[in-house]
Amino acid sequence: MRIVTLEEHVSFPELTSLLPSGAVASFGQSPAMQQIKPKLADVTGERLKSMDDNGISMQVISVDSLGANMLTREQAPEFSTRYNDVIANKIAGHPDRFKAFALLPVSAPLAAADELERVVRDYGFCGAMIRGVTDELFLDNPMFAPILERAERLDVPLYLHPGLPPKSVADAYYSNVGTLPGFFEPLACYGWGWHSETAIHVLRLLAGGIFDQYPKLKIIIGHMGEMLPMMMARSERAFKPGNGGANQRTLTDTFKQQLYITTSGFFTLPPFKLAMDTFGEDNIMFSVDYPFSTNEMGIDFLKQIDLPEEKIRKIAHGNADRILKLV
Ligand code: GRE
Ligand code: ZN
Repeated sequence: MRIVTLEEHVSFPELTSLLPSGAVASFGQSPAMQQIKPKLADVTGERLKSMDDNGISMQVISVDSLGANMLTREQAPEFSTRYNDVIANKIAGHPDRFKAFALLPVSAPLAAADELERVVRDYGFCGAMIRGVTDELFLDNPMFAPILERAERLDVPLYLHPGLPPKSVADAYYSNVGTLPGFFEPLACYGWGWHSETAIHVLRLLAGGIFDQYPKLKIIIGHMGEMLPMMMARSERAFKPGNGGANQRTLTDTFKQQLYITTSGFFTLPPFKLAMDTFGEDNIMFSVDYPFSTNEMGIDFLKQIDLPEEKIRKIAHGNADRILKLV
């Protein structure tokens, strides 16, 4: 079966080394993260072999760009352009195995919109991945309108990935915990905080009326819906149109029409069942989160899903093929 994965990361040292040192030093210093670095830097070596070994037809790659958010709006556009050019160059020899989400200079929204248009037009990129907040602002802030407008016009999705919390949030929520200094990371990032932050990001877009303002805009989030499936019925009531938010449609209608979730990093059946019961088979797309998770974990999970083949096909590739226009 054709299998497409959408939250698969790269990070190239020749570009990361251009970032200001403070931007990356605070994250990912654990031994486990250090081991992952060579896997992030590789595209056509071990990564492609692992795809072959696990029957993965195509990866849509994206930059693991935690530090890139910290560039100034003067520096960010050139950095993104260089990065996207390098990505395009590295995947050019394997057009049927690799596609990409662009890195955008989000702090310079007009330049970001233009860069999105350039890489979609010139390189066939599938959209862009945006990491968390930029200058402590979520995408419902009017300054980011050019990016949302352009993504809608180009008919390419924006993938909202978690990012590092602002310092004030980190201080209030994630400091003074655990016995090791680095323990901040599991709590603030991949063990909890990231996922609630991305859910908040989507709920801000809903309550800000952004989905209504850009009714053709498609948003993708990973990690089995970033806790939203669990909260769906309760949030549905809280965000009812007329309750004080700017949204004209219900949460469920809006999400079914404009929000897609991937399975990245989630490989057990209970949250998947919840996602099927809430988002449903047309809004769920298989992904791994390579190399932070392994392709083996992803494929073992995919094999466990007990659904008719036609539904598995939608999740494994059909929805991605349609939304990212891969075929
Ligand atoms: C992720 O993409 O989910 C990720 C990172 C960095 C560390 C862990 C992790 O980007 O899961
Ligand atoms: Zn990820």
